[in-house]
Amino acid sequence: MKVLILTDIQYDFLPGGALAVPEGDSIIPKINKLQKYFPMVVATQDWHPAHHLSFASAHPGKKVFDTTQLGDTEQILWPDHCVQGTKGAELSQELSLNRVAAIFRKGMHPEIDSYSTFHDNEYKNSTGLSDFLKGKGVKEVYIVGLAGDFCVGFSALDAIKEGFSTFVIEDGTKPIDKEGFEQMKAKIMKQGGKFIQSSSILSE
Ligand code: VGL
Ligand code: ZN
Repeated sequence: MKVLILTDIQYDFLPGGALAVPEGDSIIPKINKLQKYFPMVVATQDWHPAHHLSFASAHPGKKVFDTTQLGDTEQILWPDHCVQGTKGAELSQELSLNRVAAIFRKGMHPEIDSYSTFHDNEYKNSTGLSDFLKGKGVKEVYIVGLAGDFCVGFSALDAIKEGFSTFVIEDGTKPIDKEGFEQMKAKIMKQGGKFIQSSSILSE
């Protein structure tokens, strides 16, 4: 059993959004086409309370993309994004949700960030996604969405740790930073994750 995970396809990560991923919108038509090749599809949503500690605005004197220590993690400070209940936090209306069985939210703890859709960055809380997938008999996880060098990448690393065969559909994701994505890709492949193109699935 395989699952397709649609990661954080939210207005704030799309062109015009608070933390826009370059060309982030270009992957949506492909992701919509991919869905019917999977018996299960789930989506994720970055879902921060206002004044979240991952926001630069919560740290007087700090600028966006500065870093600070949060717990054991060196935290990148982001623009305010994906605040609960705002338009920027909504999943794109271009994204087909008809086959999405469940939406897993993350980043809700006011003081801990969460890139992975499985665990927060401090490994204190899980989203329940791993148990959900295991309960459904999922063995293979395919990941698409935003951003390739953060939520997609960290989710792939956690999926591997959780014992899933893990695939990132490379043309189904876009990074914030291309170089950061190459480093993330190397890390994922070293742990046994695979990178594939959507064409290999669409031609099945
Ligand atoms: C993300 C930075 C901050 C992501 C979320 O979804 O990749 N990146 N919060
Ligand atoms: Zn976030």
